[in-house]
Amino acid sequence: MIAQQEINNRVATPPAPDEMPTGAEMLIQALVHEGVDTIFGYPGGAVLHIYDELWRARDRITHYLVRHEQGAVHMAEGYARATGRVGVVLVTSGPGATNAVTGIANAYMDSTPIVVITGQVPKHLIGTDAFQEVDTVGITRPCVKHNYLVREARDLPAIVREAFHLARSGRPGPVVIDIPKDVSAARSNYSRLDHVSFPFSTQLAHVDHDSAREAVRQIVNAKRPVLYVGGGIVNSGAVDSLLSFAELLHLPVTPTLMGLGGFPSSHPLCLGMLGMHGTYAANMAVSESDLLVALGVRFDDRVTGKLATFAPHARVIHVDIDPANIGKNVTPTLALTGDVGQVLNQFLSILEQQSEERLGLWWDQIRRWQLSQPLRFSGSQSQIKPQTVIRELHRLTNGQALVTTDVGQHQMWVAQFYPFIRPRQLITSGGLGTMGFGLPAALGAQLALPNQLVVAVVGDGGFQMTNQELATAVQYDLPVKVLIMNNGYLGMVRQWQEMFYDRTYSEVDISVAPDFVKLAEAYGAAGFRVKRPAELREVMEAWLRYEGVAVMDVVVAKEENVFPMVPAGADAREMITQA
Ligand SMILES: Cc1ncc(C[n+]2csc(CCOP(=O)(O)OP(=O)(O)O)c2C)c(N)n1
Repeated sequence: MIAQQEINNRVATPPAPDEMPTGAEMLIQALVHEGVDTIFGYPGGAVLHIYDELWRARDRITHYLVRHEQGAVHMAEGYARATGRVGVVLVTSGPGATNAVTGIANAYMDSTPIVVITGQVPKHLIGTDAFQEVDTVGITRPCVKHNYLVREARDLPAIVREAFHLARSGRPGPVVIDIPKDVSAARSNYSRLDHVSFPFSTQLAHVDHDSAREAVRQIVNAKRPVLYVGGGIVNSGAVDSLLSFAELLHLPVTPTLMGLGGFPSSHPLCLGMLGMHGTYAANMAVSESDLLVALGVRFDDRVTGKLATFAPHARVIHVDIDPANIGKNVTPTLALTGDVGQVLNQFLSILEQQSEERLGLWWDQIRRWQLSQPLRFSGSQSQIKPQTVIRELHRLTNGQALVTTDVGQHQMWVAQFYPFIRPRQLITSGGLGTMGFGLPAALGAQLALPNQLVVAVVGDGGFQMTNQELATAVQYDLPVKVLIMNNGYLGMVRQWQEMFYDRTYSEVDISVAPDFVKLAEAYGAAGFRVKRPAELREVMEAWLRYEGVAVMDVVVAKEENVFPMVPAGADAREMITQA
């Protein structure tokens, strides 16, 4: 209860109007209150009041000046995915906001908690096609968890609080706060943050005991069960519960691209990734399974292929925190809406100790698939094979590097040949498939984890979409290691053209490219190049040893393909295992 004396004081002494805080001040206060100490951004006219205030708060919040707003959002995503904290971005109106949209959509697809603050033209100019005006709320509506157009400065503390809660709660995702310039300038009575009302429940949805019991009964009785696990395992922090549950029942586990590291790839129960470029054994196991237990996944088309023939013999138990994911692509026989870690703990509490001897016939079959079609590739004395590069990277980093990637063939080779052993060890663009994600995401991760070796494995195509962020890396001394898998092509597109368009290589030759060593040096980073297999190890060692930002241009076999491959929209059993 507020003491009567305090109420009297508040009523008696309202601050003089010019002593009231501005919207910009309230924003910064609210961010500090949320524990924000890092912002990625790029200034402009509509956010000048905020930047002015940010300068005064620079002992509490460090702003990282990027070279393109897309980079700022990917850095915030890298920061968020490396730590589980909310990443924060500040950009200006108009082109600042539109440049950020790719990152916002990327965060939405990959359930990454970020808050993006955008400047907007003053309220009285909204709708007049004013200079640098875009409808940010309209443009971002389909790819955010929520967005706000702030109309009154006094609303800012509550909006910031709500935005952070929404970004990190349930299925995490991006939230946009659009602030007109006059709102950041306006003075208003400050509502103290500890008095901001908070209408949201912080309770997680709870799965009822009967459903959990039924799920456990079905799992224990299944003859050919498979656990299909995704990014929800990582977001929920459910890694240990998953490991206990799988080990207790001796269950085969196949992670999605976003789930890699959510279950140790080196574990004997792990079948490797499933889906388009997943392992033969994982895809066959799902195809032949009688019970698919889908944990924190969304049945992406890159996983399911042709829906009509996906896991055709299986009942499906789907556990997900987001009700919108349940039944979206595949109708489960049993749906449990809740936090996957909590649900797994419920399963564990229901289970009695099981013997390790379970599922002998099923495991015999799985081991036969693994032996008949392991991940493989042919070596070469004259050309560097991309798969070898990733194996060597794994060896020289003792499997401990945090790896980010762009999108394309190199991304799939990382997923196949770098066995991730811990959650948040791979940060990649899964849902949107955004070329140019790797380098800025690596910078965000490096900033969050200064003592961690961070390697960005990028394509020669994707790297050229955001390579200007090398300047950001050098400016802030973020010693990331960039590995360019240089095949002179938009490799993944070329592979599809080779396999499905009669080798018509339409507009995929990017051999006219900068000298990546000189480019790195021009930015003040170190540049390395390797062309011959015999030199790979030595150059890679020197690149990894280099203490600052280092780029290694690895010239690889130009027309190597990623296998296995389930053609888009095909049945997983139509998998092409080798050329
Ligand atoms: C922004 C964007 N544009 C286009 C694509 C379509 N696309 C997917 S993979 C790919 C080729 C990528 O080439 P590169 O970066 O050189 O990597 P590689 O496949 O050769 O490893 C393209 C163009 C995309 N994913 N993202």
